Amino acid sequence: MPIIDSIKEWKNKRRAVILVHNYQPGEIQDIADFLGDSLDLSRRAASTDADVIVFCGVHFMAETAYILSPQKKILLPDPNAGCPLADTITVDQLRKLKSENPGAKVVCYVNTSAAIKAESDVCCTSQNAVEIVRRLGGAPVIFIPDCNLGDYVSRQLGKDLVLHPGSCPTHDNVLVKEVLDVKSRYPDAVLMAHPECHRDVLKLCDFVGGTSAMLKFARETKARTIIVGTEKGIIYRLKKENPDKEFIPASEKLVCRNMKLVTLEKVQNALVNMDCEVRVPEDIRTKALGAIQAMLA
Ligand code: CIZ
Repeated sequence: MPIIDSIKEWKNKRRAVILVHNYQPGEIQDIADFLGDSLDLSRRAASTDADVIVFCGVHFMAETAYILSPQKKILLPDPNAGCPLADTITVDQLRKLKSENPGAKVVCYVNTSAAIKAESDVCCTSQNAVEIVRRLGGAPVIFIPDCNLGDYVSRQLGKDLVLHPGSCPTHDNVLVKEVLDVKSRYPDAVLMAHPECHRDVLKLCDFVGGTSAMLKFARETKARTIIVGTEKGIIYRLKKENPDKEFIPASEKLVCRNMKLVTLEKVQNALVNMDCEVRVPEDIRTKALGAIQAMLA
């Protein structure tokens, strides 16, 4: 039986849904029940009545789904799919930052472990980071772990934030000279990029936003050629949704190795064997849920 049919059969047998992040390979996007960013997918995970969720993404995303829906079985098809950005901060480092900045609110990007979320006041995604920090008014804010996103939020709001020197190696490695080179080859193109890129790259952009915002910008812009400053997996979806437009990666290095670990075979194995479950200890889960609920409020 072709693997796609087998996945469908096992999905029905397990009463499962397949949630797929925008950065996943094209063949995984094609089997998605829902495709989106981590916030969209966590909301889907919480609202579905399926018993099992196959989360095609990286570990912190599956953890976030579990934090919101502990009664469901959350499967991560490749348990090694981690996030180097999330790994840049430990609980001890965060506690030290908190003790050095008494009274500051901690805003953690969704790309963090459950243990870090449990130590934070409110979570955010690239979709809502500016809004979440704005909501905190004049209170001092520790923003972790991505210093590029933190710097972007700080510049948008004209507010100093306490930052941690973490970054996403995929986005942080994009160089201004590479982007200028692509721009010079496509002089009529517009440039959109993720706020996890360095500020010098963001300064060259026509649009800055998370993946959902970029998908919307691409649909709405009148430009026919769009240079894409985020993980290349999204270009598959961009092309499918905008067949009359051309999408060019801002850098050939925009590939997240972890996002590419998921394969059709691993999705099938996850459904058959159900042995790649992601769970979070209950004391950490309830505290982390507080930070996520504060974001969703
Ligand atoms: O929030 C997400 O899903 C991430 C990590 C990126 C984005 O902008 O969608």
